[in-house]
Amino acid sequence: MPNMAFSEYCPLDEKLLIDYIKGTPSLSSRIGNNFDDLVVKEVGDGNLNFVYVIVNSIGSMVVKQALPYIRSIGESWPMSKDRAYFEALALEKHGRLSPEHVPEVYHFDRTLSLIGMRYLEPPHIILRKGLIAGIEYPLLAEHMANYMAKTLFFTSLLFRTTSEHKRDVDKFCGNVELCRHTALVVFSDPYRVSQYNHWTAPYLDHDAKAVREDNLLKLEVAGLKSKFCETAQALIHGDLHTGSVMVSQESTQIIDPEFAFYGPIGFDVGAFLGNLMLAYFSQDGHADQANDRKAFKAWILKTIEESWNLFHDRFIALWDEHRNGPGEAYLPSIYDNSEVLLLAQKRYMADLFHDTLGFGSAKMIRRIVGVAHVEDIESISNVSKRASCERRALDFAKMILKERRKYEGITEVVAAIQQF
Ligand code: ADP
Ligand code: SR1
Ligand code: MG
Repeated sequence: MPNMAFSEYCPLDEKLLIDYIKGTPSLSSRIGNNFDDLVVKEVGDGNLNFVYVIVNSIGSMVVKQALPYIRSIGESWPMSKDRAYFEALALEKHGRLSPEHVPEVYHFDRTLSLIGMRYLEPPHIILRKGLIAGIEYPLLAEHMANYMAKTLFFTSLLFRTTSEHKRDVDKFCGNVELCRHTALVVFSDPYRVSQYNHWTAPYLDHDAKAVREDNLLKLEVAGLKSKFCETAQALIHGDLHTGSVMVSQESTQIIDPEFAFYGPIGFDVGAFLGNLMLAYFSQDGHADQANDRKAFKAWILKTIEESWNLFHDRFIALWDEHRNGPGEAYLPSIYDNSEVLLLAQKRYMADLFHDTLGFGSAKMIRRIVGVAHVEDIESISNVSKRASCERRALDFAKMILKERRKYEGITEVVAAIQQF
């Protein structure tokens, strides 16, 4: 229900937010309509939005508001505030498919570009922060594989009818500004001179230039960009890096799908694995006498391997289970024997694997020579150490991006990381 006192868009501060909650029953009920011992805190450490945590003795919630620009850059980089609408839509859709891994949405206000949702209370922390601290999460691979398999399989044409699929594709086409943004910062800017690109200078000056002068790399990136812009395979999260995952030892929650649209499945799986690889390559910069991080690096590699393998197995299991379902991609009347179905599945997953490696490495490259970097690497205070971690990650990503089709399984990729 719209809040009548806020009939026009305005950015909220903590005081306005309390007024807003008072007039919004779906939010005020979460804190028992009790405003006496309320604590409100802005905690947004992401690149785009403002995020408030609201807690009292009865309950809690998070309120997230989009402003009409990119927070980390400022008003000079405008960005549609309607991204909040697509985030709310994706949270609801993905939440229905994988409720155990997506926070519940309590309230959405399109006029204010505002979402009220479950507060993922401590010990939940952002996965990226956990990886920087060297904390292992034994259930992470299994949870991420489940979330990705369910959200991606059930929104693809493997499960959906053409009409359902097209209707949904149409809805998310409206998220065009966010898609154009990703195309720009992932597939274009790192490969040319751009005012927003930066890197650890002067150490990586030559490396950044080499990216801009690598014709083979540019050809491969063109193919990935075309796939990103032109493939409507499933409803993807669109920004599934380790800053979009909140974890505890028992729980894994995926937040922040404001970049959601119908795109290539490998873009999500690749974002997750690519960010784990960045975490891996950053570990030498965090090693010290007390902890050489060797065991933790081994755990990251195991998690990369298990995430892909479990995702692969769950995705295929869903396909098998629903092979006679409504999906119109592989009609049972054509794929009518186990041999042909197996061949089709093998081909599909091999393509998806190579997409995953391609998108994952493109995401690594953008985080080293593009506009927005990652804390895993930025928090390494010794600049020369940081540059050496970055160079290894960059060189590995370039190699995988160009040679990804030679790899048949994730074990080979993990072995390549170890030998690199
Ligand atoms: P942005 O869109 O700006 O990237 P995020 O959705 O990533 O914003 O949120 C920014 C930060 O706010 C997260 O890193 C996390 O610390 C906190 N946060 C966001 N959503 C929640 C939530 N539901 N529960 C607890 N903390 C949250
Ligand atoms: C200015 S680029 C900001 C980045 O942060 C988000 O998480 C997206 O990855 C976006 O590209
Ligand atoms: Mg974020």
